[in-house]
Amino acid sequence: MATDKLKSDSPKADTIAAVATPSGRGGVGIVRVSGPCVTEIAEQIIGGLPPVRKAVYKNFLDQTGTIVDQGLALFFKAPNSFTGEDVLELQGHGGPIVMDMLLTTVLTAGARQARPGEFSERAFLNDKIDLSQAEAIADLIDSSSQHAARGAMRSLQGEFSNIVRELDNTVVELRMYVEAAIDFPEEEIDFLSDGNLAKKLQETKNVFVRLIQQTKEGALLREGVSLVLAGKPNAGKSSLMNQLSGRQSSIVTAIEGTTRDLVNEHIQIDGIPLNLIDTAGLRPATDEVEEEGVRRALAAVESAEGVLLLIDLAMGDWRDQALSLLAELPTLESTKVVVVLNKQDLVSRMDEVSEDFIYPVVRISAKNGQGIDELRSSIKSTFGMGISEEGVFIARTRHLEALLLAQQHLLEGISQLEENLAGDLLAEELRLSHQKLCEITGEFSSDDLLGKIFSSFCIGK
Ligand SMILES: Nc1nc2c(ncn2[C@@H]2O[C@H](COP(=O)(O)OP(=O)(O)O)[C@@H](O)[C@H]2O)c(=O)[nH]1
Ligand SMILES: [Mg+2]
Repeated sequence: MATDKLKSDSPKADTIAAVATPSGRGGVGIVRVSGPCVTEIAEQIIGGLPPVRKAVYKNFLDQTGTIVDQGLALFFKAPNSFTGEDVLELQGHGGPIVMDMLLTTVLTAGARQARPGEFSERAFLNDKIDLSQAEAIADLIDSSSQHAARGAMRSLQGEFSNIVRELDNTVVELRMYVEAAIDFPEEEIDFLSDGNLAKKLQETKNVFVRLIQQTKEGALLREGVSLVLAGKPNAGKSSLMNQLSGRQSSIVTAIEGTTRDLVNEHIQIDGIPLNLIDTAGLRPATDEVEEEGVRRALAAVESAEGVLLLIDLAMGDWRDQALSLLAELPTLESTKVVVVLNKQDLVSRMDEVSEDFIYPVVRISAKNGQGIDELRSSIKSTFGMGISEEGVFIARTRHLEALLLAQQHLLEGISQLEENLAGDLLAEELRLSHQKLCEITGEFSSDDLLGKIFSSFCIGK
């Protein structure tokens, strides 16, 4: 079977170097070097390789013998390093100019500037980590909440890859079973119809369903749950946006139609990352700009994971308002909704009867902050899903798409078996399913995909 695996045909690696610490001033700054010329570079700059994995204090010398900086040198011998190659770390002082001078010294000594993510890419190509683990490194660095960081760490340790690989093993075993059956034509039909195979296929399907659910949550953990504030003009959407984000990000006025653009804020509630999106109030637009604003608001609702439906309690019966708003919105089949009754400060508390509704209902005042904590809990329980539980790993949309396609091939295979007892077609679908699963861990990844993934990393990682 042909694979696109890059590993076998990659050219012999050259030596790369980059500043691995963030730019700016800091106590320590690290230049990291990886590749076959590490020994020569160490000789030129620090007079020779330090003992393996032992920090030594050295002067870092440039080509003229001038001391550029002094600090710790660390050597990791191939293959026992992050990249799987010889790696040298020079830990100097964390100033932008001194780091730049040290990097230039290393480049002059025979290295080339690393591209973003190139160290991780080498780790992948040298089988130190698989693709989803490499992605988890970037996700750990970029994580915007503690939950995301923990999830990234679990993926980095291989939890996600292991589950995918286990599922893949099952798919491969099933395919071998089916192919063995095809090889004995006189018994093929018995093999295929004895119920055993159907049962195993069913079990595999169930594993897919569970893993896809977990992966969806993992992707939300990475990307954040998008939560749209929708409602009539002046319901208090922008005021609520500012309350939740703690910033004056949206303009609040008593003039209807103030907000037109979508306004985004990243916030977190107990570690759950949320992308709040403030929108234009829904009403027949009075001009072209507002019309576009309303169109964008509806599009935002359509693609959101969740909607906070803002209702002005001073504008009459909230149920009528909520139902008529819901009728205006795109269908919310898989979108979760919390109904937020705003301007509680303007109405007497006496009218608080039972608030049974198709969605959770919370009363607040976006003006004085009343009820905001209750709203946060409601958002957390409605939109948090499994994210707040232990054991979630981080995932990407790429993983989810591959899993969905792999599942689709399995389902297609199952129906080939059920409807036609077509063993050969089932085997082919299982092969395609296996291929999709391998894309997740990178065993079947094209150069294009790898380039796209690693180029989004930071330099020095
Ligand atoms: N009394 C009261 N006024 C509010 C409350 N929330 C918003 N407002 C006012 O309602 C008007 C519209 O608010 P805004 O947040 O711009 O609403 P939006 O059009 O939905 O974004 C402003 O004058 C706000 O000060 C509230 O809880 N109580
Ligand atoms: Mg507004």
